[in-house]
Amino acid sequence: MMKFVEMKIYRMKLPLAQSFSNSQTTLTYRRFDLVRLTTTTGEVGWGETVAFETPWYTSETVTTCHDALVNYIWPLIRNKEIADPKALNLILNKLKGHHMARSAVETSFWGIYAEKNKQPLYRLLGSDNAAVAVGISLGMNNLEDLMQEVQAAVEKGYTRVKIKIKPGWDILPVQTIRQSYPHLKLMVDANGAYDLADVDVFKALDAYDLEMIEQPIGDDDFINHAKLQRIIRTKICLDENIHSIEDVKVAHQLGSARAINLKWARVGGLFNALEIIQYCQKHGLLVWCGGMFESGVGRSYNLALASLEGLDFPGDISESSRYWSEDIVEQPQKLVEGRLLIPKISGAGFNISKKRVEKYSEKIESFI
Ligand code: OSB
Ligand code: MG
Repeated sequence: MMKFVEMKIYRMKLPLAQSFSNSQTTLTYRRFDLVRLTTTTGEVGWGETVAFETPWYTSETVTTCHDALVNYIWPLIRNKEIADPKALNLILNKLKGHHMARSAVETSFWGIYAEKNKQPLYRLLGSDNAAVAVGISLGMNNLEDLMQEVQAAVEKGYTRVKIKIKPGWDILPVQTIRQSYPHLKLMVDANGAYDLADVDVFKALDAYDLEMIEQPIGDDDFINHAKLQRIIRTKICLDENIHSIEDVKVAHQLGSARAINLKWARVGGLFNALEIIQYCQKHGLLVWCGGMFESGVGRSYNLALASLEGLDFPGDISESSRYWSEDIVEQPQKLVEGRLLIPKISGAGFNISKKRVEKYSEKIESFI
């Protein structure tokens, strides 16, 4: 049994090493809340809220996460006896939505729980694979720079490349990359920028042997994704559509997708993510680990998830230096022969750099 006695929130602003554009927005820095939970027996866990400052990806934002953490989540969990992640999730289920806010707390707790069990988190989740093959998600850029980025990614050893597309920027970059890299595991992500009237674009993309097309159509549209999936051969992968296992079931039953981009933050935590993995594997849906431009904290949880058996499709988990010139963990993930190595230490798999957290925090609050 454990009890939380304090929740600290560090409002962070981390500059990105390079800017990143997709069909919806351009990011040059990351603002988020770093959450530090302390138990009565002195264990400490760290998590982060991965929502963006504006609701371009999900309705949650940095501000709604902070509001939910302070006003709804902390009052639900403070001084409660909590045995394990399942018990915590039962409590958090009283809250509707706010998946990114709750999963900051939920992942922190998994770190504490793993520490208590004297195990690395990836082992606790059932994995014995500490070396995870990963991919890279490249933002929109002019063709020349994009080709250089693809080349650099391949040379570095990334085993799968994803590029961002939008109407007017789709067939040309795919065709150009394919000419130089006929066997590269390549895919595209539209972040919902198209609709079914654009079917000809997808018919054309169908010829390039893509691994999948991620979120071609708008956020909640299961019906039109199903219609499109019946027309094209390439797998459709859903990202923004998937907030819960119920969404995965709908996608599967309607035939809206054959792959799921799984992000623990979007589905409310690792516990829910594990359920989704089980469902996908049982029903023949390809499931793989997505990313949210997390700091080393969030990406440690991605890595633990991505190390699980059956998640061998390379995730959107690049090495730290691809995102940050300075990360806030003491073990910034580094690519070794196309793999990221999970530190074999008990707990969540990282130690926080207090110095860099202080350097990049705009505000620190304590709740008891
Ligand atoms: O659509 O998968 C996405 C980043 C932020 C928000 C949404 C997405 C992405 C990425 C990059 O594609 C993933 C990463 O490298 O962290
Ligand atoms: Mg996506």
